[in-house]
Amino acid sequence: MSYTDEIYARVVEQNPGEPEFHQAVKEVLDSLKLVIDANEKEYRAMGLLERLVEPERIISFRVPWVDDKGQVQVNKGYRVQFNSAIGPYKGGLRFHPSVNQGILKFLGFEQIFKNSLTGLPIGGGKGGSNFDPKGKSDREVMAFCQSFMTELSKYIGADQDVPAGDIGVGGREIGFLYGQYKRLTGLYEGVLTGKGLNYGGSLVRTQATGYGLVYILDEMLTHNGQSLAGKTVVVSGSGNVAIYAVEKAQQLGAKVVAMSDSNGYVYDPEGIKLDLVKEIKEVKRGRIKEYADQVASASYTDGKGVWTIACDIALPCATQNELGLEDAKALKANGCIAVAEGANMPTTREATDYIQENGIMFMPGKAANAGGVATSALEMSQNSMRLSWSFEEVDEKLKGIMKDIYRKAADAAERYGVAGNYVAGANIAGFEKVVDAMKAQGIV
Ligand code: NDP
Ligand code: 2IT
Repeated sequence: MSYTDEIYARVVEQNPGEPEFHQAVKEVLDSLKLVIDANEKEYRAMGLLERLVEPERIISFRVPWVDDKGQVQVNKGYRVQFNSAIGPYKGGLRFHPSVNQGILKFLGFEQIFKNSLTGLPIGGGKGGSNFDPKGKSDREVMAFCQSFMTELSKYIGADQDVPAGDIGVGGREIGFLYGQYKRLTGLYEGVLTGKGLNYGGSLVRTQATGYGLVYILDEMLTHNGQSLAGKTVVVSGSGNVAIYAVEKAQQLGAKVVAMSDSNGYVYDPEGIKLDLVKEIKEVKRGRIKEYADQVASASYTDGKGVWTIACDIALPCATQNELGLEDAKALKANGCIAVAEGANMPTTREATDYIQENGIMFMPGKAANAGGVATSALEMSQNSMRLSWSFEEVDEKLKGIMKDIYRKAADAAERYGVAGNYVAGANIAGFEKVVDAMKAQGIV
């Protein structure tokens, strides 16, 4: 058995009940086969892959809090500190009822390679809770965040581990978490990113993941003789990543005709009115259905069918495994030419293979959504220097980083004889930097 197959079998055996983690590891190992085979003896001797797939540390804790009725609630809290070879652990916190250790291990594992691709000094981590912020009052969210941080604060720090947002964690939650960290430790430091602008946040961080997604999409289209202007785009989700992907796509001349949430999707052939989506989602914390109640040209459909809408470009920006084989076939049948992942692992393995085999350009999340964490690293730099850059300065840096990630993924794919396979290219390029740092630092 090859070294990579052996490690995959070991991961499945030793991490039962964690299918998303197995899936993420398999995709990376499959891409790395060529690189690993060429150095198999050396890598085996140093237990490289055994170390790479095992988190440095997982912290798991109880999060008790009191709801508005006076009832005590208890949630599970986690932080997966996966790999610190190239910098302090960095990665978001997810608050969603589906969160468990396996989901956070998949996300933390992906984060290692994504963070490496940004070229900035950040290791890989992820955390979160099975807490569901939906329908909770601001006071309940604050009570939960304060309890969560009371435990988490023991394990994080500006030079140690720097969490940020993800699903269910936005500006409101980061504010409550930051306040409690400061209260407990007495430190006013850059321990979280995605902070508000008047207490250490960076301009562009809110927009960064969505904007970065469209910057790298544009780069991929241009290198393949296409352009974004005039294209019809479908975006899934209507959260942070989706909203700012739509904003940038519209600015660059594309027409976005659909968005979704976990209940269903809206189709607006005249083009999504983003101000209304922002009002519904960012201000009222409502449902995407309300869009169709207010816009005559729009229709709402319950369920998952957003990928049946005809488009040139599909941007999955909601959650893992939301785009399956049947969806990929529908996209192909409707003439879709490109898919770029705003979410983490939104495309199943079968769908990814189908898309790549059928000549649709495909940019994987590790590369495509790295603009968020890259801008978080820029926030860390600004915090360390105790100054803040202008919107234009941060946006220019973000553009440069996304172009550089495109080039790294494209070059690595070409070097290994799989030109145009950005999945392989991103995994290989991300891996190369991490592995060099791990080799240099000995057996730790
Ligand atoms: P938000 O919480 O702001 O929005 C999430 C969106 O996805 C909502 O519209 C939500 O709908 C939908 N969604 C969530 N879970 C499901 C589900 N199980 N089925 C269908 N729809 C679902 O999160 P973000 O926009 O921040 O995150 C979206 C994705 O992007 C995630 O995969 C995240 O890991 C990834 N990402 C985020 C980054 C960031 O900077 N925020 C950076 C890089 C990647 P509903 O409201 O109904 O739950
Ligand atoms: O998946 C991700 O890259 C994020 N949720 C952002 C992480 C960060 O530290 O900004």
